Amino acid sequence: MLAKKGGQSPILFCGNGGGKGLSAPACEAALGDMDFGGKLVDRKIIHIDMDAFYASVEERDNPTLKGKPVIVGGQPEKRGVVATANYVARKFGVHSAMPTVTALRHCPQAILITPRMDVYRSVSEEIMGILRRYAQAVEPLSLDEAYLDVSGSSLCSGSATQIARAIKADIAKTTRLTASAGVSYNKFLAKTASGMNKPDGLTVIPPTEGASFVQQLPIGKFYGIGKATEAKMRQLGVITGADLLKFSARELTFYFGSIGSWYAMLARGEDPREVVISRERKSQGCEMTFAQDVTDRDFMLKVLYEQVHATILKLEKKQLCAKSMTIKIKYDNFKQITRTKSFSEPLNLTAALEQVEILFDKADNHGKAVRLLGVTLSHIQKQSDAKQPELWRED
Ligand code: TTP
Ligand code: MG
Ligand code: MG
Repeated sequence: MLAKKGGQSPILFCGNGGGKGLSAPACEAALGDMDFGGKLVDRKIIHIDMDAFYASVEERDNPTLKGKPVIVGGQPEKRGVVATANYVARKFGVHSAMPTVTALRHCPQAILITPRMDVYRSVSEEIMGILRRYAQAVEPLSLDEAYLDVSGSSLCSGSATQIARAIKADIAKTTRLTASAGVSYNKFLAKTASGMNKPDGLTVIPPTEGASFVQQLPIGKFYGIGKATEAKMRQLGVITGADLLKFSARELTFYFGSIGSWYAMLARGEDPREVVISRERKSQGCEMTFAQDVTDRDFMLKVLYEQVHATILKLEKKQLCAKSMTIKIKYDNFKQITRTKSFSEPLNLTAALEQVEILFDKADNHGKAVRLLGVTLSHIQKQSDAKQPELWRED
């Protein structure tokens, strides 16, 4: 038996807790029906994402919080932002990245908790350890989520859905936290699926349904399509995946640059990306929101120097170096700009300090009040792979 959403799509919604989805026995019956046959669709990918992760850890560790709105984030007087909120607080409109002061305006009765990163990191290690028992290819994306490729698995008679179910139960038993799982034949669909029936969801998009699922998907729900791209898509009349499908890869490249061909693939429910066991870091950086807006150029430069220094040190510890630098400036009106520069050689500390000043001046702040400054170094490579020009210089 298959659960039908909107009477059409045989996508499985197997919730354990919430009102949505199949009952456990019905779900069990349906799980056996998954057939991942076919060419482009012969992989079995699971995406696991913890529910309201930081907030759930706080609720678990302090039962008096149960049922109350909980926000994990920075202090409002220090212009902190919300890291996450539990589902009770989300009903009041609170969400990640919202200034805490705004969040508390939406939900004054919320309990605000300062993040305990060490605890979340250790719970995350526990969760990743569980995932590695179910697949060799586990790719963590952040502390609370990961992809698994279970294509060749003999666990649970090879049923990816059963494996996802077993993982959820294992996580719940070991950590007393709930996770949501998405199961499909590629990363894009598995990730989209895991977010569809939160919390405690298990959503399966079988190969036969991938293309039609994507067609009905609102464009803003496509992974990687942010607000700005969504607005541009709307201007082109693209509201759903079906609208996106009307454009060729060439046309989308014309409108969106090289990422256009990626959108064209997504529109067809295709995503060839592999689950990569250890992902190399693509960027490293840090940022700071000031307790009060700043206008003093020297002070801002000092902050940027410190950020550059800290970032280079972090990379050096891992024997890495970077060839691009981006600075981010957010003004008091929340308008944000970035300036990026790439180099032919990796940046050492002296060069990086020089360049950050050049980038900052390029931003032409004209005494505008700044609330946040950040630096990111990217195009990261191993120091051992970087050319060492001084060794090769010909005099
Ligand atoms: P998410 O998985 O995006 O969110 P979540 O687990 O809190 O809630 P959901 O049930 O919707 O998955 O992020 C995981 C954690 O990462 C989150 O608990 C806190 C942290 N985080 C931030 O610190 N800032 C952010 O902007 C986001 C999105 C997350
Ligand atoms: Mg999460
Ligand atoms: Mg997540």
